[in-house]
Amino acid sequence: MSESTTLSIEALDARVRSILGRAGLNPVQAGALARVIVAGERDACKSHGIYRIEGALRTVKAGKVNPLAQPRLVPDQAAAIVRVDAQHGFANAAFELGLPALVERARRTGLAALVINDCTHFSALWPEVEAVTEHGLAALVMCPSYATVAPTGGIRPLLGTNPMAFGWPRAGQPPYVFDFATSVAARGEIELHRRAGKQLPEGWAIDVDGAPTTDPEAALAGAMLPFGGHKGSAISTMIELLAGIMIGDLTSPEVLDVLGSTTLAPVHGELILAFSPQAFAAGRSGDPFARAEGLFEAIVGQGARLPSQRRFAARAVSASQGITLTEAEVAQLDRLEAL
Ligand code: NDP
Ligand code: PYC
Repeated sequence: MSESTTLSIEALDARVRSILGRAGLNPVQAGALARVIVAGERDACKSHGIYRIEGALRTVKAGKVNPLAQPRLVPDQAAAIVRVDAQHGFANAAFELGLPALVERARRTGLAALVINDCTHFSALWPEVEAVTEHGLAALVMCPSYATVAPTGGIRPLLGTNPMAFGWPRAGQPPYVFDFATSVAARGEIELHRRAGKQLPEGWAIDVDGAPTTDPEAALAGAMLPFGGHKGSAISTMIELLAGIMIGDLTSPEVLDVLGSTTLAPVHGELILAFSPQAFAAGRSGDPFARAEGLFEAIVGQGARLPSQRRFAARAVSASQGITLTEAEVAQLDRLEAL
């Protein structure tokens, strides 16, 4: 049986931050990136945890991301828009810079958008959604990726795995949050299956000839499939339009042209929308937060679970017992520390 190691959240954060710092990231970039990578491990979201560090470092080495970037707020935007130029750094630092202005604007106007341009993005979106809900606002976040998903009816990669996440604040308990790729599964899941030597579930991918495959290698060479057939395909296309073309940034096929590879972290933009439920419900009957609780109770009352409950349960375990890493994961950290 293989050994495992348990680290406190703070200890893992220090190790990840140190690896990123030694790879040349400045403290703004390393700090923001370490926070989301460690949050992924803490919440048992392996597809966007420490396994992503190698890809981030490859992207730095390839000169496709600026490890010294200092994101900046772009002045003179339309009233509802906060725009951050990531200066070709990672999206996470740009988000942290833009968040206070987004919150202030959404509280004042009821609805505001944070646009991030020219960023490298490989993270889960729920950390950003949760950060907005902590201010009593609802959030909708989306971004393109790189062309790895065939549109329904097609056979060649064109759309990205294009994640979309939503959050609704709840008093005295974690927010309602969902966050998923618009492909059947995140590409990170396919890569984790490949590493573990496991076959994929049916319906995730097609090979280069367009035939269904459960072989992760063939899937990575071929194309992934959108979730929900034509419905996921259309939502993914919407994300290309809103969080690519509309914000003046790259679409997933353009990202692949620029990078020339899916082994590097994608470079594109991101769209974060924040809504004030009180402002939208003003003058109507009923408190929107109390009404939302009624809906959640009805869902749970049927025996269903709310999205993110698995994650919040994992978070509670990590907070009390630490984060458990496999022998292979610890070896990976050791190897990256020795670079
Ligand atoms: P999953 O399919 O693992 O999970 C999707 C969501 O559904 C989660 O919020 C999950 O909550 C919830 N969920 C799962 N099962 C149930 C259930 N039975 N009942 C209710 N809710 C449920 O996500 P994906 O593999 O599609 O995506 C994983 C991550 O990859 C996401 O965080 C996404 O942002 C990220 N990603 C990032 C990309 C990028 O370009 N930056 C590209 C693609 C994906 P819970 O976690 O509690 O199980
Ligand atoms: O898991 O699909 C994915 C992904 C792509 C970019 C970052 N994560």
